[in-house]
Amino acid sequence: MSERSPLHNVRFAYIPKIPEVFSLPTSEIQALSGEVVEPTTDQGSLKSMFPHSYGKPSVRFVRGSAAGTKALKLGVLLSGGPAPGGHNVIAGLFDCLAKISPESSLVGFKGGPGGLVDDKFLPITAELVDSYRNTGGFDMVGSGRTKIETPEQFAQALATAKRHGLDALVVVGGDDSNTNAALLAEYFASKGEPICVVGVPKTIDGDLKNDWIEASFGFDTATKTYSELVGNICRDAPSGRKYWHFIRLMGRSASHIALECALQTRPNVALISEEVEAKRMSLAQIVETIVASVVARAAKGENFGVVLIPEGLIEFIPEMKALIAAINELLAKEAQAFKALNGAAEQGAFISGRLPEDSAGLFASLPSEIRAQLLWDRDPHGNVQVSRIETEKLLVSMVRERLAALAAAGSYKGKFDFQTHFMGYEGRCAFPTNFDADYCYSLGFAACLLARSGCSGYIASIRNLAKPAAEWIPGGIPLVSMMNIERRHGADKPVIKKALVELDGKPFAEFASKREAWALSSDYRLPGSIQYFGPPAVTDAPSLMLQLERS
Ligand code: FBP
Repeated sequence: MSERSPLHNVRFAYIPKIPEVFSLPTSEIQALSGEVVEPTTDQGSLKSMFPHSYGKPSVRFVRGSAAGTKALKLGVLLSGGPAPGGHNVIAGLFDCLAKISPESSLVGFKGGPGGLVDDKFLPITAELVDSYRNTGGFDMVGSGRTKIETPEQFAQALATAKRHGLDALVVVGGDDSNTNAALLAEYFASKGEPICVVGVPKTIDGDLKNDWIEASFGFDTATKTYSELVGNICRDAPSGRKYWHFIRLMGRSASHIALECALQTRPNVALISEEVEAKRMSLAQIVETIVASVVARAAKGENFGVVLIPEGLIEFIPEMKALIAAINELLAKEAQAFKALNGAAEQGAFISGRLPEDSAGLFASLPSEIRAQLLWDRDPHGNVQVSRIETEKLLVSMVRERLAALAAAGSYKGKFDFQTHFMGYEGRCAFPTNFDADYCYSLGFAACLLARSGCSGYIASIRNLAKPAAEWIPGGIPLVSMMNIERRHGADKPVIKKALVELDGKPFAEFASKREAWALSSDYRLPGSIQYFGPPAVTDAPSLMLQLERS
């Protein structure tokens, strides 16, 4: 990058705040074992699938005598979508390694898990780390979504790790990537190789969490970025008084991002996919929820408003879920025939003719762009790419139709004009907030200490995150304890369970208790932009969800 902005330069000098124990010499930091953490379900199957990794204790870093000061060689890879703070994970790893021994070294595998398999790497030097500290992006080493699944890929990954003489490999990723980390750890152990694999919880989606992992990194910055933009739109709506804004927010499955942005900005409507699924709401019912707010506000002369739509919604509407599952199956079974077809129309007809009756009817009723988007390639983990499905446009067209019918019947006299937005990629590489800069640095530091302690198959955990960093509790838990068995591609697979929005949790309860008032009100909340300097209440406050969950 040739010319850096003033903020870019100033952020290099930021010193992340760390848990108190991390300010000790590493020779005085001990990994203290706690209770054995078991998975909540499928214990028997997981035990037999992970004989070397199952039944290990949690670990907490405390003052004590350490495992040693032997120089370590670590490898790191970034996996999946970028999330703000990834570079600070690497900085934390690097600094911890240097503290353990100046002879230690770190290599980065380029482009994610694929870089490990193909042995594409770069040495991580002090100069390199210094030019990325406290900045967003994953571009220091790159990222990718390659899934390590074939026996050849596992063998190649091991060969790479051995070729580099690694003591440990650190995998920074979401649920799928950390599932891969657990499988790699088990594989290395089954081959008698003493190479640790340690995970770090990343994803802006916020769906990799539990009692030990209070948040995945990147969620804080991404939601603050989107909330600023949503808040700005919330101010534009009553200023211009002419548009309903339909805003789709990233989050492949869970609606944590939409919920946090709703709490931050108080929009007129915010859809929560998990509620849609629990109430088995149809597309028509969802449209009715939006229409109710449009009609009520029009009666007050307010023909404007803001609707938040989680990206993953489409897969949570029971009828759409069945349709997507049927399409997935057909795309898997008829892959070759499908590939040979020419263009969206032919592909649509091919799929339509093979769908079960209910799904075929629904498919035919969708706008042609949405039909085409539903047929686009799946990601390497078999997921439909919801970031490419324009649900906000689908909802706008259905709301318009419904309002036209109500107007014809004389029960709606408003004017409906709209703007659609998608906010996703805008938030994934922002300069990390102070929270994410601090949290990621500590995660990297903890991952390095787990590696030093031989904790293979663990994920770094930092708890007590709603408190100041000095009071954070660093440690780790076995990845297997976060797994369950799910049916994937027609087979039972061990996977890390996604943490969806809990409908009996405090953040949702807070939202549910206020949303009726928000539907009518134009008294939006305006969070403003991320601040890096100023009073801690402005610069360091974690997400509202984290505050509610941990209060
Ligand atoms: P991760 O789960 O890898 O963190 O990625 C999440 C995400 O940002 C989703 O919110 C979004 O649907 C997806 O990535 C988009 O992926 P891609 O970068 O492949 O378009």
